[in-house]
Amino acid sequence: MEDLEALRQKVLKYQLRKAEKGAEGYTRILLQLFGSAGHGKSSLINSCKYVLEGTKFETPAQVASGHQSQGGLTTCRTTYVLTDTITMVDNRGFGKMDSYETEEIYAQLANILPLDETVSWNKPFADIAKSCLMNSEMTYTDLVVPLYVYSAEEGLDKSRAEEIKTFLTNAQRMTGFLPIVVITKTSCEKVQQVHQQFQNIGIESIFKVENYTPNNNSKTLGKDKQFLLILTEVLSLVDFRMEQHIDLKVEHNKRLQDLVIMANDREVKKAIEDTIRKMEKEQQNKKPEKKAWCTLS
Ligand SMILES: Nc1nc2c(ncn2[C@@H]2O[C@H](COP(=O)(O)OP(=O)(O)OP(=O)(O)O)[C@@H](O)[C@H]2O)c(=O)[nH]1
Ligand SMILES: [Mg+2]
Repeated sequence: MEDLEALRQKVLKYQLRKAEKGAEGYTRILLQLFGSAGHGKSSLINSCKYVLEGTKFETPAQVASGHQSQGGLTTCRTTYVLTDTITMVDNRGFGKMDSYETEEIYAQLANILPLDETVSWNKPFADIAKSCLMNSEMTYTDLVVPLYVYSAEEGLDKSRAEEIKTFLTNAQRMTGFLPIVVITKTSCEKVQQVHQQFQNIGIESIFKVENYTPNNNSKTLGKDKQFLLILTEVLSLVDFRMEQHIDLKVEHNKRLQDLVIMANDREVKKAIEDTIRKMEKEQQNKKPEKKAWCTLS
């Protein structure tokens, strides 16, 4: 128990040291959650608050009732203050996880999008570029730590894991942190396979949890400890990063450049794909004429 209380106090009392370079240094840790719809992001926030704050289970972050939810309940990037220093940020879950959705996450992680607003998955390149320009000075004092939530029930094969690797590598480019992975819904056989795949793609901080939910919130020592260990891992990563003496402004601006390049690449790729599709359609439309000519000859 003492062990558990020590972890709790460590999280509650943690304060950011002033960075040596950059204007004011970091003032807040934003623990930004992301992942597919229904994988347990909101439940993870509720679980962390439950463990840190008190005895009564509540659902400040709205969670679908019943276990079979397909997700899609959360549409806003809502902030939940956990301590004086740490704020958790909920997210809209991916549907297709296509380049528009992933690009939105990169923009969130680069901290150029306003918090507590509805998440749109269809931002055109011009909007991303505009946000970069407008926010180049404002938001580099938040330290954004990326946390990817993945349900074990989904399973994970090698080719999907490789796609996720590319995505998480870009998330690292946007934040300077290799994302933490939290595997949820772990009472199923696929959990070991999923864990192994995340290890194979190089993720260092992987946690397996059963969230506290409206249907299942009896406290256990093991569960409480898991959530506290996730939060203390966040603090260890932050401490490590603060030791690097990073120039906040330079780093923020570099991220914005990367973001614009990625958004532009996506638009170019889409334009090429659209052109190819159009040409293929035109070819197909020409085919019957050719066939008629062949039959005649
Ligand atoms: N068994 C089990 N159920 C979970 C766990 N985490 C979440 N759930 C259930 O899964 C469903 C979706 O959980 P949410 O926390 O709402 O997931 P989300 O990622 O926020 O989903 P959306 O915001 O709706 O896209 C709910 O019915 C939860 O009760 C878990 O670790 N174990
Ligand atoms: Mg949610």
